[in-house]
Amino acid sequence: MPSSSLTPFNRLLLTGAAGGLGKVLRDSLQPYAQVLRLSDISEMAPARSAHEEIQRCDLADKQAVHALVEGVDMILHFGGVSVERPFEEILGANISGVFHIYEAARRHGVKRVIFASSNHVIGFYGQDQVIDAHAPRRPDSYYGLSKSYGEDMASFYFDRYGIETVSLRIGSSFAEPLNHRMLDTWLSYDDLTRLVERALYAPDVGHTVVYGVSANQTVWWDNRLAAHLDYQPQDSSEAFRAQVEHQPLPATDDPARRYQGGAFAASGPFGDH
Ligand code: NAI
Ligand code: 15L
Repeated sequence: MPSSSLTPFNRLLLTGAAGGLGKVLRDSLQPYAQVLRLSDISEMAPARSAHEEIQRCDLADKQAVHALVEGVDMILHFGGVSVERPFEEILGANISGVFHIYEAARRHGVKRVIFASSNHVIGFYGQDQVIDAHAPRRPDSYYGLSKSYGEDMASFYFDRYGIETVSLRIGSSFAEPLNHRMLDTWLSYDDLTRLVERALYAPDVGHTVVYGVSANQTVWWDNRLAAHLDYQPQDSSEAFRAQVEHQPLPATDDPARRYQGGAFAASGPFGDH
């Protein structure tokens, strides 16, 4: 899939490498780097060649993150808590963790971060609305709030230190769409790789926010403000419509059908701790 004219980077860091998308990117990013440094708090499969480095790291551990980032050209930051949880469980990985990543990037001269943000930063918009990256954020969860904070961190580190970021507001990136909502939010694994390729190679991105979604028949997100990335999705959820439509359609007042963030918009409260 990579264009033959693209020069591989010397060393790229991928956090969250043990996760669902991390495993996909571990394979699909191989052509883009001489060495891929793979990191997660969880165990990962051993290095398969001299082109892979494995470094376990808790994103909440500042010194460990600083050691992790040394010597890399760019960071693909996919690690962290990826679903709604009580705030205290999100704090270390997603709030402290994103600060540690940017501060380490500054100290070690890293020029660009690709940040796995989420549709849950705008999850309280209705499924009948179409928004672009300038729409005020409406986080639907503590998780969404942590991603919103990550986008602010990205903005600050560009304005203050010139470190570029592409914030990927990923919809639903799974092997196939799992429910009615995902017919609109689905991002295929191949389109994820296409998007990451453009985020790595597009010049002068500043802090760009782009919605990570395939070329589905209906979408809620307008990517014209990220046109300079030249992301061209090739896949569509239509191929899965028949199998998804076998599922009962949620009621019109069900958050799964009402809000862009779906069920995340109805999560919590988590009670007293
Ligand atoms: P995942 O939960 O499978 O992977 C996340 C990885 O982060 C896990 O392997 C986990 O061990 C690691 N992690 C958690 N806490 C950590 C810590 N303290 N230190 C180091 N690593 C830690 O999630 P998935 O689906 O692979 O998503 C990857 C990224 O993309 C996440 O940041 C998620 O929020 C974001 N995203 C994913 C979407 C999707 O549809 N898959 C949609 C929107 C955003
Ligand atoms: C996300 O941000 C989550 O990481 C993922 O597990 C899905 O829930 C996705 O959003 C979604 O909205 O479908």
